[in-house]
Amino acid sequence: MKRRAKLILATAFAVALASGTAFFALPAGAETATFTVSNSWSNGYQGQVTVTNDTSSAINTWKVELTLPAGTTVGQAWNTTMTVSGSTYTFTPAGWNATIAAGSATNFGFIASGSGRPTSCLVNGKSCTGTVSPSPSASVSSSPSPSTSQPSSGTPVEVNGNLRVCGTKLCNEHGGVVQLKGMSTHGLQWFPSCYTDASLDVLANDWNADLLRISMYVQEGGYETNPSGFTAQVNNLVDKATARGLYALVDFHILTPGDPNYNLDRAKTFFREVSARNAAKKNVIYEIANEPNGVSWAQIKNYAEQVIPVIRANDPDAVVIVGSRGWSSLGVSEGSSSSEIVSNPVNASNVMYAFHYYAASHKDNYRAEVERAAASIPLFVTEFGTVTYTGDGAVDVAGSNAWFDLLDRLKIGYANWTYSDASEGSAAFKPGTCNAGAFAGTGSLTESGALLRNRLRAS
Ligand code: IDC
Repeated sequence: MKRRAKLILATAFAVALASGTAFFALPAGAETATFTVSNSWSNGYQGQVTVTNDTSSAINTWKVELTLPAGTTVGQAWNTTMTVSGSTYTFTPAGWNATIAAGSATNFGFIASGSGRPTSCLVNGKSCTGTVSPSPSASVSSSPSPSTSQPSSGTPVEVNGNLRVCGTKLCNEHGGVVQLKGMSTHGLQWFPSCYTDASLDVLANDWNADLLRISMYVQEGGYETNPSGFTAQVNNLVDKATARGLYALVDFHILTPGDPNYNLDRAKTFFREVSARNAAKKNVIYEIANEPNGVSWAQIKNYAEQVIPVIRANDPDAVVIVGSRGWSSLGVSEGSSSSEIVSNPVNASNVMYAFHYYAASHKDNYRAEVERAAASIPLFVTEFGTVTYTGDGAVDVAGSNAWFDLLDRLKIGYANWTYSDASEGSAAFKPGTCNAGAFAGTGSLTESGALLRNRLRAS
């Protein structure tokens, strides 16, 4: 197998958990800025600054100025607009978070290269006096140190190894940002003959995919009808992905009903079993709720905070992806937005949020929301189609390319619906392909399949 240098950006940051340390605080009755180190590693750290309005009236804007010692620089920041002058970094609102109500707070984050902590801090021009911790955070966890060498060829998993969330991105075990690209199965209950050794060889070696999303419906004849049978089928596909060096995204495909809590007990059982069996593998990512709908973000978050500990008990550092409100539209399809997640994120580390789109249905307003959200929270497009949200209809080539450009620019991974021969426009193969076993090359592809195969082979 050739390939895979494509997944690497040279950015050398990797993350080891460290406890937070508050550095600056002003007395009550003022705007305050609190600096916390949320992650640190040998040659850098992730900082978070919380700006609190401790006055009795709203403030319309804010400005935080941090001075860093020689040898430490900030390359990336989110939830803020950053400007640099010499060793002073000025952080102002990102746009939507300028106003802070009385007694409320907002926060922003950044990645520092170098271990020096800020030597001075101003908030709205006034000194952030208070305690200034002189030294780097003391309690770095025992996570393995990132290796500096990364294989330049091999399978996606050989090149990238263990994944972890780094700031708003996904990183490989060498500290580089990774954008994983691949395909989603259709419902396993309907298309088992599409996921064979032959079809997955083609996905790995002919399509050059990085990722197989394993979509296990819960209703509609799925998991609820035969829990042990579907668990075994998912595990079998995890093994097939592993054998080919692909990442395996295990999708608990709730859809109707849209409240994931309806399936909470099933989710706990399923993820307990799958995470216990696969804990030692580097390539398994857990997507715990495909498309919540008709349910509030608070209820989704509640579900996530009950399911994630079940996974963590077996596999403490696996990446977990949480579905978002409105069919994983970041809330947009139900008249909301990503702000409800940004202001109330899931209380767990190594978590990303799912965004789904169908190119012929979801246009500029959805792209704008993804761009806005990606500045603050880690996103993964765990499902998208080139057609309408029905899964059928004509391929929207222009819309699909607009999405690819955005996702590539933001380094957001994606999985296409579907690697199947369903009689619908979103399927990659023509009907009858799976039973015939004719997966390789271009002869069996639909227009959508050809678009995706070209895209994955080219990147
Ligand atoms: C669709 C399938 C279709 C099936 C239907 C109901 O393509 O064959 O009959 O589900 O199960 C989603 C869902 C995904 C949908 C897909 C297309 O995650 O299950 O698959 N879609 O409608 N969200 C937006 C679109």
